[in-house]
Amino acid sequence: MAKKNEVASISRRNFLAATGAATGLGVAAAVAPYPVWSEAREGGLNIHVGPGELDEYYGFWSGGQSGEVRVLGIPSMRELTRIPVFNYCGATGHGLTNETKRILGPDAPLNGDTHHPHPSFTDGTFDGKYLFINDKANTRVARIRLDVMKTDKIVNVPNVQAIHGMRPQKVPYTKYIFCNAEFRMPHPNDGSNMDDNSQYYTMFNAIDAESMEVAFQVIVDGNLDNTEADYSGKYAISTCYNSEEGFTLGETMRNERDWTVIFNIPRIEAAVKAKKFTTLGDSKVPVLDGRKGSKLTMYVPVPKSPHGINSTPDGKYVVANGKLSPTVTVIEWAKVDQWFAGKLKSERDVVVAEPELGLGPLHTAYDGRGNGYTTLFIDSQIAKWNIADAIRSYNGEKVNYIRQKLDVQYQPGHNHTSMGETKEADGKWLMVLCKFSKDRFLPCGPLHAENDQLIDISGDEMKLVHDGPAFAEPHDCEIVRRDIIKTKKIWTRDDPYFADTVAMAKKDGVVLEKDNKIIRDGKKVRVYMTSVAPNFGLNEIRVKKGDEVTVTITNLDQIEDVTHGFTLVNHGIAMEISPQQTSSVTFTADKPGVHWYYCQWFCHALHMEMRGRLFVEA
Ligand code: K7E
Ligand code: CUA
Repeated sequence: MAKKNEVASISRRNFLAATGAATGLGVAAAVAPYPVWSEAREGGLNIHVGPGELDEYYGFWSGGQSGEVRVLGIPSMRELTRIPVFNYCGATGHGLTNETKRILGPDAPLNGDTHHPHPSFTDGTFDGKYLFINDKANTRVARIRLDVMKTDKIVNVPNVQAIHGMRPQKVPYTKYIFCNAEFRMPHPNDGSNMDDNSQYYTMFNAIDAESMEVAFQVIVDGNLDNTEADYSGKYAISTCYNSEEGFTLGETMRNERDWTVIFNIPRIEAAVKAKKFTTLGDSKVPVLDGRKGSKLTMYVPVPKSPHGINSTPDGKYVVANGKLSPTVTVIEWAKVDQWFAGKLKSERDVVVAEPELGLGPLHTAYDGRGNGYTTLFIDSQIAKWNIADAIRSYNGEKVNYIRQKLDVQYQPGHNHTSMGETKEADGKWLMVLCKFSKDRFLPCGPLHAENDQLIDISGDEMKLVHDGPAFAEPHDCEIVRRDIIKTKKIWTRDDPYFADTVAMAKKDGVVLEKDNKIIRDGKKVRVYMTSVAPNFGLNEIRVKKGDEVTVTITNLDQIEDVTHGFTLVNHGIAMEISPQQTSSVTFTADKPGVHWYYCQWFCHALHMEMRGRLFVEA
């Protein structure tokens, strides 16, 4: 212990020295490697990550209705960064800069309702390349590059409304992102047939993970809630809480059983290849019919309004969580193979267990030791249960499959184990995302934080070790081993993130790495400048009232952590320019007079002096 602290304190001094040099004088300094979290504590895991120490896992949190993604260190639960996705970000200029506007597309709404962040896979485990996230509010899916932690592509999914459940294909690699459109809608949705329920349907969607274009859509009966991929690469499976195809709450709750629908991906791909599809409206996306009786799908009846759906890390089973039934339904993938091969009579023959766990089961996570951890929304508990024993019990043996129930505070939705959505589930941590926090934190008015609770599951008993408040309903998170994520320290000049801006500068004959130039092109003015702490390349910009001005700045600093910014006073303009990055923003100079611009990122002892004037002539 003493030895470890010594290492930590030495490294902290190095760190402070390095920071001091960078912020004070702009001199490069080598940063010593930080001590990392490692040790176990008696009777469980150590959650204390000391100053200067690094966490063992990255946590990727949905930002819920904020439309962003948050990155936390686990087990400390320190918030490391926020990644703007569907939202406007005043710090980075996401939603305002030309680079991010190209990603968001024209007239993009700047709100989102994110639920499901999921990293890309290779061979059944995370590969650290991308993180994907849905936007239920505006029917979109975004991709984040994990090397720079920036959103790099967004796709609007056509012909459907409200992308909710979303999972990447796990095997052999993430070729597709599977995502559910939750709400049934009339087709065509042009006002011609709004009341005729027989014209309503929704679709399951697959997005090509590289091009981020929709690869195909499959029409289903009922609606679609959550989705999951298997570990063979053959199947995706979605829950349906509205087999009744009702519009009101009462209607959707009528049936004792709804279903999960399984999509046979090789068969769907073959149908697309054989051109056995239609298209809808202006969209060119292949649309296939997967309603009951189709060879592309299988409908497995499960009780009642199922919600979460989670594959076990051994690749054998998938568990549908009952929500309005106290049970979860365990489906065996090998039996699904048999059903599609015509070897089983009933769809229910793929069910191998239906353990009763408690009230309101929503989502299940795994420890890699054969146990499931299911959130019980109504009971405010986590039920730990053994999968093999649940199967034995279903087969008539007298065994108790419940291992433990732990109270959580309060009303949990998703839960996630460390690496638990991969074949490398390591059974150390369980994160439980509770919807209500009531008395757990200092009160902050009527809108309460969520409560993300960290539970040590390394031993036989679950132990609650940390409460973490989170703003605006995260829904879901992922816990990823830190060695999988490899980030860049500074940008490289040929990064595709700003390649279009670089190409535009080239057309203007500008060398971004050295030129400070103003180019007039009719009523358009393009301003190119560099930044090196504590200077902008231009201290004066002269334009005329009504000009459309594009300011493009290239940060020539090469020191890690020396980010500059560009804020134009009284114009609502601000953007991030990190080391070796090029950022640009376009605005109309509609106010005659002098307007100061300044660097809003503390970069140097003379950071306050890093500023200039925009002269707008009347
Ligand atoms: Cu259960 Cu949108 Cu994944 Cu919320 S969803 S809890
Ligand atoms: Cu550059 Cu502050």
